[in-house]
Amino acid sequence: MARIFIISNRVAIPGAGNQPGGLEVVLKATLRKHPCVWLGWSGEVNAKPRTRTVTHRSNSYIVTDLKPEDFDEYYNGFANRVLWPIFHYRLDLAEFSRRDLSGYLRVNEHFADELVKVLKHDDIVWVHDYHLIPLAKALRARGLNNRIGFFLHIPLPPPEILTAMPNHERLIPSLGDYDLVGFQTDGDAANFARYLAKELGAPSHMSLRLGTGDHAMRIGTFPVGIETHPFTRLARQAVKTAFVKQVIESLPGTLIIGVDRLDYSKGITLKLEAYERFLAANPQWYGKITYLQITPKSRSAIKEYSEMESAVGSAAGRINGAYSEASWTPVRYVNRPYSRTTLAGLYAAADVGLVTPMRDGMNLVAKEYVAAQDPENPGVLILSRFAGAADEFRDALLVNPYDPDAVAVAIARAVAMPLGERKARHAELYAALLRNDISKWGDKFLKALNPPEKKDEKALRNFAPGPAVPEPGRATRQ
Ligand code: ADQ
Repeated sequence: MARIFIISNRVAIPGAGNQPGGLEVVLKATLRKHPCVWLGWSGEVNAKPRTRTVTHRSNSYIVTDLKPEDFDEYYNGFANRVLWPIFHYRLDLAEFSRRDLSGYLRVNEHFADELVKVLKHDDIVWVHDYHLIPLAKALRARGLNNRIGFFLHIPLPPPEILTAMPNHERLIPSLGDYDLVGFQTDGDAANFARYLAKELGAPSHMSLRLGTGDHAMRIGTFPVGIETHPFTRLARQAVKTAFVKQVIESLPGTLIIGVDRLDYSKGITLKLEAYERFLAANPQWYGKITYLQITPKSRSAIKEYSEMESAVGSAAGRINGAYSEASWTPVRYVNRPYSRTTLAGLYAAADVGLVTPMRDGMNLVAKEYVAAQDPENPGVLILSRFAGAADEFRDALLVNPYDPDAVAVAIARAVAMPLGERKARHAELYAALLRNDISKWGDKFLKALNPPEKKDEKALRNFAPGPAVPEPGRATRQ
């Protein structure tokens, strides 16, 4: 039987105490349903890298160490100082170096070497995220003919931004070695098609299937979701746990919750500023409202991240300094991860979910917040229009996160929203959640990657530039 190989930067081995992140959440259903092999970095840095395999139930986990220079150049360097900021529209934060790019390519070659040792000809390979864009190219160069798919969890910016990345013409066209390239939203997929049209002269009419051949690359949109019903059940139980009850009892009244990794794309400092403006304009809420911001640290070795850590800490301190009373703290800022159960309970207890990233592939926190609400007395979701989730969540209060005054007005509207409107909005949001439940996501992608019949291809909004994407400078028009 064909096995499914999942390849990603980090591997979440069950019970190994991994850092929280979206990838683990979205792959859970696929790992439960199919025998999978998950390969990636162990999280360890070693001068003499080791590769080892762990088996858990019907799945295997192959993890390999990185050399210190690989960690610097591939992970801290090209992936997180170039691709992450640029793909989140932050050209101003990108720090490009040729050395980092060669480290990035080297690690992709290393992953390809590890893979060819274990892959059989009919195995299906599913590569995840921006760390591994050139992996299919490296595998094809080793003679592999397997079905290989790629899913980008983060946004893809328009070609006007992407082409500012030095050496983009070496990297982005290498996506043409995948059979299927999947995105979170139609906007991301359209940006990719526009890039191909502008840079490679490929036709940009996305609804047209062009070209045939074994490796005609196709584009699809596969929005990630969560396990909706199980999360709703978890929240119902979690709200009764001792810890969550203790938090609820300690609150003076209304609760606003924000849950974000400490990352500049999540817009945490502007969110605090919006809350500060809400407080300044609404003194009737003094002593009656709390904003709980839960923010586990991430990528602390990178300068922008450690700078942001202190910026967020001082914004929270500034607001508390200006507005606190001996009996009231307007902001509770918590710098640690919580279990999913505790998070679910806290979402359920919160009257407002404040999710305002500057740019986000999808944003699962918005989805978890909606799933956790009691339909008879639901809270209100305030959501950035620049999160992928905004495409599906038209009934959230959609805001521009760059405009703290507008976000402050949305907070005031949310905390005063009548029950009837809250229920109507929540019903629409919950229906949207079910439409893209994660239990179907992996299968949708895998079916599109390995279609049992030709007619399935109609389901894709697809585009194929031909058997292989031409090298830059040798663009062909079809
Ligand atoms: P992330 O940037 O990690 O994911 P997100 O989609 O919000 O962002 O997922 C974060 C996950 O981590 C959520 O499931 C959340 O519950 C969990 N989490 C956050 N803070 C936590 C805490 N303090 N304790 C415990 N758990 C916590 C990337 C992309 C997103 C995309 C996902 C999935 O950046 O845009 O939605 O992948 O594709």
